[in-house]
Amino acid sequence: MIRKLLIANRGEIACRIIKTARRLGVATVAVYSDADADALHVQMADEAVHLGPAPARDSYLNIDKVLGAAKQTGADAIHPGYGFLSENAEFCRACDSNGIIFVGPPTGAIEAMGSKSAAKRIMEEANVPLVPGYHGTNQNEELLEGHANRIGYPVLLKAAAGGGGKGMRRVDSADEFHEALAAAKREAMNAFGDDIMLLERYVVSPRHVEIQVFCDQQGNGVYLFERDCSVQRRHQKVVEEAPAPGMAPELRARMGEAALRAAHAIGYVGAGTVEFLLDASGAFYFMEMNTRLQVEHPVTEMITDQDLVAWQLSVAAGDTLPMSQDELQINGHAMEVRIYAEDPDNDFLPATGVLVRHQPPAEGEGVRVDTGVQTGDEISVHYDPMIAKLICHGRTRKEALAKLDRALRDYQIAGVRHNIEFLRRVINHQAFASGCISTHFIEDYEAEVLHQEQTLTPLKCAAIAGYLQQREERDLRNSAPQRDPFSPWHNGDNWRNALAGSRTQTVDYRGQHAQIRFVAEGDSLRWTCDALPEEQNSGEIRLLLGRDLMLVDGRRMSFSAVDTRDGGAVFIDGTQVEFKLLPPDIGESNDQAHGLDAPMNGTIISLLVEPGSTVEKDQPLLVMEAMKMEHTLRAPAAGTVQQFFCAEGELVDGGSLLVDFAGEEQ
Ligand code: MV4
Repeated sequence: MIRKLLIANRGEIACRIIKTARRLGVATVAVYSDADADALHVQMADEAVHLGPAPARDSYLNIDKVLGAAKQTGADAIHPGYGFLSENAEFCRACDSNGIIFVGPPTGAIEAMGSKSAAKRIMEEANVPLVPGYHGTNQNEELLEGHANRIGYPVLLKAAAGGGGKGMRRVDSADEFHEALAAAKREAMNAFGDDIMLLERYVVSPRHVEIQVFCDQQGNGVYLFERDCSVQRRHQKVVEEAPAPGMAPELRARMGEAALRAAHAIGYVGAGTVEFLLDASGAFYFMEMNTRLQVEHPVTEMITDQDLVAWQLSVAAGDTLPMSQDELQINGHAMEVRIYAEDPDNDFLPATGVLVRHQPPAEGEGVRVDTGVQTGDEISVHYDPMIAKLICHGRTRKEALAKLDRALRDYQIAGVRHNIEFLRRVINHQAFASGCISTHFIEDYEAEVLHQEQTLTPLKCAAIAGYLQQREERDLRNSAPQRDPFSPWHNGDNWRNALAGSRTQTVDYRGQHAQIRFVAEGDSLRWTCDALPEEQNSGEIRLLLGRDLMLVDGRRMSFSAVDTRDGGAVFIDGTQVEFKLLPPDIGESNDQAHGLDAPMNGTIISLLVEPGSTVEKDQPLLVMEAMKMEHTLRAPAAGTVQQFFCAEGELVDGGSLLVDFAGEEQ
């Protein structure tokens, strides 16, 4: 029995592990960085130990500090969650040698899966199906080309040290082979310091189907069925579900048994995931094994009615598996989406800022929300920008999907860009709804799933007008003297007089500037907007105070508004309208370049000119990196670079001023 568990992680997974530990009567220790002193996982744990500064290498990735925290608090076990130290063999070994239980596999199993080519050799030996290919150590070019010709084109070159899609290159014919190999080796050497390549036949339009396995220390193993994680964007999972749509029981059993052979081949213990590619003909091939609890484990929990963290803790304590294969059953269908702080309109760059509202839908009735943040928390540049996982369960896929859409409509996030509307377009796409999914889904339907309505509509104007009215009423109420028996607030009509007359407000909606004018009309308010065509540029609203409802041209709609840093956000009828409020004269001011802002969060790579230099229009001034891509910031006009407000190597927030720039007078 584990008595006290240290959770060497943060965010939603730390919170999720603490919940189970509490339920089982296990005491919990959180660890945290400077950035997380007030975080939910720290509040939920019985005790918490500060590790160090915000950067992960100084806190959550620092083996000595994490072990020190365990010793200091007398924790007898450490759960690493996912990411951070979860697949770090050195950490696993250090736990062992300090007499602390690592809630995960033995060190040897982590090491065995560390190299792709070594992993494939083990799996071949264990009779786990592999994509036809070559994964030898002899990297002679002629030999590799001979293998490519044997395998047949298209061939995929993969860096042996790679993972998550990095260092992969497709080669369509023999005459491209040498050039592609050279480029792939260069990339691999740059990214991983190792250019050993694997060759595989390229599987066209595969699905990503992974099997959840569990093994105990006595050598027993079971599989808890599959998850389909085909819907990904640049190797980031977007939707995960269980069971896989259309999976035949016979194929499920064969994949489950292959996954168990993989686990047993490396002496696996605990929760593991064996990833396969599944092609259209039903053939499946081993890709890799993840030696940790995965982000998407809740869909498996929902269809099996099991708590995988509870299973991990009992296996780690030396108990035998809680259930046999025959006792495990699939119940209904579950689907998970990952809600991220990112900007789908700007190439999904991670977004940062304060969550001025984080209000997930109500849980229960097949709706589950796993999150580690609350209203008021900051999404910073230091960690993964996932806000929450939303998981829905139904008796059928269709029912799970309907609940998921309903829950996404009800999810309210303001202050930070997020992907909720993108997720709704994905799950409501006809191809997704009918279960036609492959790893190319997002690319194949990019135009439809990325399309975001960018223009104002009458409903959005009504929403903004509702926000403005609510804010004005609140401001009036706040300025009214407290407990004044003669206050007009005791007379329901007088304060409305203050709203009489007309107001005009300039707003910026996704870069579009519009003037919204509103006039009180009895109990209602009439808005007009100069940015809409005449036949739809006006309407009537009425707030139903205290009830989160608004009448829009007589139609009742849910309505909820919140202030953001520079404007407001309104949630209406399942959509979000977020806008900036502008002083009336903005846009008329001279837009002479005066500085350059960071277009996104990232790291400054290099400054290219000296302060004081005169530069030409479009001359590169600095290079920054975000999401592994380099972006060059150029002079907006001819002029002088006065000063840099950043240094090489510095992490910067999107929107922060980087360069003080004086444009030349025209
Ligand atoms: C492949 C493949 C097609 N053929 N291997 C991408 C991540 C890495 N773990 C393996 N990946 C792939 N390997 C062969 N022989 C296509 C992919 C692939 C992919 C796999 C799973 C989920 C999403 C994917 C997106 C693009 C490519």
